[in-house]
Amino acid sequence: MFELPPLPYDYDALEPTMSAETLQFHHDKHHKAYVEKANTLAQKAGLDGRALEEVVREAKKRDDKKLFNNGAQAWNHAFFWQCMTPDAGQPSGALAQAINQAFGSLDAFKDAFAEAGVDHFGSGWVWLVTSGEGAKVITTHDADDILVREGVYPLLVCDLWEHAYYLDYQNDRPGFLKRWLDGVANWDFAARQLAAANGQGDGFRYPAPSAGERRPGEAGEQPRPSA
Ligand code: MN3
Repeated sequence: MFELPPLPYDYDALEPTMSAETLQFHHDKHHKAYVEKANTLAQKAGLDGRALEEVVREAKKRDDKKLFNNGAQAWNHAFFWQCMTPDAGQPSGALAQAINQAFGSLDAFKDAFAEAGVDHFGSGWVWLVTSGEGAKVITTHDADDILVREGVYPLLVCDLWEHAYYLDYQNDRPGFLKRWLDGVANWDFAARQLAAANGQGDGFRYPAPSAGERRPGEAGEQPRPSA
């Protein structure tokens, strides 16, 4: 069984960029529902006890859309919480270098990220990723995620579903993205993801499921990413 991972900060920690009310609904209602449905569907599919990353990839392979959508949304949201912090600084080191190489400057990256998010029609996600071609911005529709993209490794994501910003910004997605990038984007997390993509340290993994065959001490163990 997958657990709903707790937020890595208090509900009001991201104010005024993101209100406590938004985080409460988003985490306690939306994310929780995806995790619960993923659990039910993974069990039906005979995949309970497997890591969420494996479940999502297997669901894609089997064309099990319900399991894929709910599993991917469970994963994307857990990743998204890590992509925000009340202590947002500035990118530095290898991350700053990768951003400058790909976009020219941090401001140019922010413009590209916000523009891709604004141009994305309907629900989905806007990502900063790294691949063989360096850093780039991509968007994915609905629940679709990076786990099923070969050779692409996620550094940062922002949720473009209206439930992510409607309470705070109504229909102002451009305003939300600008405030998000300037106010709460977690560059330290993105830097750790970039290091993991380059074989240094651990990248993000969804907390391992608690299943009958696992001993309690193993529940939190995270295998190293292969990227
Ligand atoms: Mn969401």
